[in-house]
Amino acid sequence: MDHAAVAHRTDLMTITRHVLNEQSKHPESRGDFTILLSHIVLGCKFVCSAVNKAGLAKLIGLAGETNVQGEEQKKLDVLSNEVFIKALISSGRTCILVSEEDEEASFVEPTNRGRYCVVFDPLDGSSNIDCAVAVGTIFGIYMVKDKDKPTLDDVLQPGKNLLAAGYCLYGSSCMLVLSTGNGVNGFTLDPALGEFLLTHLDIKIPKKGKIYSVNEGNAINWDESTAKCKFPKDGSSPKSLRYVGSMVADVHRTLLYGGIFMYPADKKSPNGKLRVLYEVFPMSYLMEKAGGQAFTGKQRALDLVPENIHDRSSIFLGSYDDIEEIKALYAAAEEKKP
Ligand code: AHM
Ligand code: MG
Repeated sequence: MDHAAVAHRTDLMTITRHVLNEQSKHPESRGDFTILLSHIVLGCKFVCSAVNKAGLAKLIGLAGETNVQGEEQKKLDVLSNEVFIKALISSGRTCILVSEEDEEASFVEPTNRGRYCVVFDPLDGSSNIDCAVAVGTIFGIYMVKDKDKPTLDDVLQPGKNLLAAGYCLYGSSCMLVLSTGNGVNGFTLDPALGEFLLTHLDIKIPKKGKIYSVNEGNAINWDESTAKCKFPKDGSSPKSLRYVGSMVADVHRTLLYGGIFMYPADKKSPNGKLRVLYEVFPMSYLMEKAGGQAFTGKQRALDLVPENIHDRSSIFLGSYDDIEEIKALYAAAEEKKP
């Protein structure tokens, strides 16, 4: 075996080491981001372990069921949320937290406060847990304007202002995909080491893909442009349908294999289903950083300015050329309007 191969196997690039390397390129960096990230990683490891044991809940009384002492246990999404909130506050680096699980944003006490605002969905796709299908965590990070006077406007910012975003997929392996503004990297959890190791350097989404991913059951309510999205414009062979129903899993596949993921607006849901701040924005940010695009049906997704923390938006994201075609469909429909 040559040296390069040995080095490849023994020089372990953990996520912390990778982020430290990236941050050291900014002379003003004080290590705060690295500390924040290590607390996010801790939350992900907790959720990964809890999700892996979810099927045993009935037997040994884990989250979501009554345990052997007869105590009611917390549901996994509620438990995951509490773990993330506590980990983020105890990092001492956060200021405002917005979680899908909480109606209101949490403002961190001044004594524990830092400069970062974190928007997140601790356990996305949770309806898939009971059948052991992949779920995930999604997060985005903004910087507060004035740490001493945080306001909701610090999180009601367009997605293009994100400093970083990522997701963790609890699938056949546990993968954390992250962008701190410069490319997208994927880290796989080595369960023996308990560390996320760099396995997917500088992920680029294929320019065009052969897969489309959507809840086809809603087709009856779609507009004409949405209905045409799955048909390649050049008449090439049909795209294949893949839909897990967990955004993290569907977006992860789209990122690696190419194609489109969409949750469109329709007659029944004029703003689609997915939440702007902690679902649409982080995924759109990662797509763009990987060379893809994210479009709402009207505009670039990252230009949206949310009015409320739980706002929703329709979303089409994926390979650059595929989204170009979708943009053209919508532009043509707009032109036809009287
Ligand atoms: P959740 O946050 O309540 O889990 O809902 C979000 C999930 C996404 O993961 C997924 O893309 C979508 O809902 C699936 O919705 P549907 O069941 O309507 O296809
Ligand atoms: Mg969700």
